[in-house]
Amino acid sequence: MLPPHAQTLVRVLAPLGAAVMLSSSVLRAQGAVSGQIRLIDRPGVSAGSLRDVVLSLEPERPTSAPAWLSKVSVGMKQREFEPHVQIVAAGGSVAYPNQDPFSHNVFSNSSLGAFDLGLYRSGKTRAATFTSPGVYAVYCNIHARMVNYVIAVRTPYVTRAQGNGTFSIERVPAGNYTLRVWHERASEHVEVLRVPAEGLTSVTLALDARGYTPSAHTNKFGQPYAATRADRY
Ligand SMILES: [Cu+2]
Repeated sequence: MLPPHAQTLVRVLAPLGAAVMLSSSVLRAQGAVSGQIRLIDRPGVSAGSLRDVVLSLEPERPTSAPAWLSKVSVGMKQREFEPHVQIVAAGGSVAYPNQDPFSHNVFSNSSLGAFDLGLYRSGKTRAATFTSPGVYAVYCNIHARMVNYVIAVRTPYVTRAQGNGTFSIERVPAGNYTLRVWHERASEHVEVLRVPAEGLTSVTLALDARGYTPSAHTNKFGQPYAATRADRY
């Protein structure tokens, strides 16, 4: 039994004959998938803003991210990557403009696709391509505290949470999806989600961050950062 609005579409399309056979995608109603994320932290640890939680829904049929996600930018300013977490289309690129008055390096040792943009000066921009979907940790080889996460996706159904953990992914066609929820302090949550025609409005998820321990990452040579070098700038 089709939902009432789908029946309306059938009636409208019926005079077109063959068009009805081609209209299955039109008939797949779209709803929002929305809800609430929370982070379970160890006692005494505050979750803080959940703006850096990324949620995506990958349809069963391969698809791609929208064009506007294929070229994005992450600034380097006051020895920070901004934004700290960036979403990009798999196969797309992230430009890293250096907005500080001194040089930065940008590299990743990710097994998904390592790269090294080298050292470059104030005002210069270099870009990295993220071919495989997944989560990449990106660093500066000079400033150990500079950390950027790039989430490369193959779907248009992707969003960040609000600071309070609410989220909404709009216009999701009915079907089965792989839901991925990521935050840097938790392991990725993956589950199969069946989205009905009317969408899902009260998805509640908890990410377990209790096992998280902050640890120093290594430089691009796999060595600890030398304090003297980092302090020089
Ligand atoms: Cu730097």
